[in-house]
Amino acid sequence: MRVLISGFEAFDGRSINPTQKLIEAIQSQEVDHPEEIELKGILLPVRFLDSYDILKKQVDHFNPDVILSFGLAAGRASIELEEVALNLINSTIPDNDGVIIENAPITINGAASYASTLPLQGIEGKLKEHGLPAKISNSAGTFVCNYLFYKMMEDNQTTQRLCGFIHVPLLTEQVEHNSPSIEFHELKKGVTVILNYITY
Ligand code: PCA
Repeated sequence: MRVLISGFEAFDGRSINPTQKLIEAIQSQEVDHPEEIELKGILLPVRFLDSYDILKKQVDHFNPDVILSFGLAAGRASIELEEVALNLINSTIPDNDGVIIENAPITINGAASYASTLPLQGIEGKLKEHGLPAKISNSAGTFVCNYLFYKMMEDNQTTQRLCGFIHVPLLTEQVEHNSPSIEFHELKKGVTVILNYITY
């Protein structure tokens, strides 16, 4: 089974994106996973312009059975399994190219939304069983993460792939203004738990 995991570079003036650290850990084989999984990690720029094209190239090349896309959502307290991608961009901050897009559809005349094809309830239950904070979220926001999620789901309507988006909290080491946070080892463990669950 081939699993592609994506994460994002830092954005919005921060020096760290927990999901970038996650990709680096995957690339240096520091994330445990079942032997039967061929795992590939890919780091994406926080840009409307080409983040999805870069992911898509990897998908075409690697032909994964599963795509797990990760992004940071500062202020959230749990590993949040996104349920739905909306056909909407409404930036409140610039992307890493300085681009702000307000109130625009991602795909003109596209579906209003697409649902994740990951087994969200099962994953949530497993993460909690392992003592990790987890919940199902009904909003991936209206920025680059939701954009990537929507484009990914749009392109996977005719495949059997499991794919979806997961938002993570800030890391404890970068915490601002008493924001909720997670330890990096917990994030890595969360990924291992998810990989074990989906191969089971
Ligand atoms: N989080 C942002 C974009 C990149 C990231 O990690 C978001 O939630 O849209």
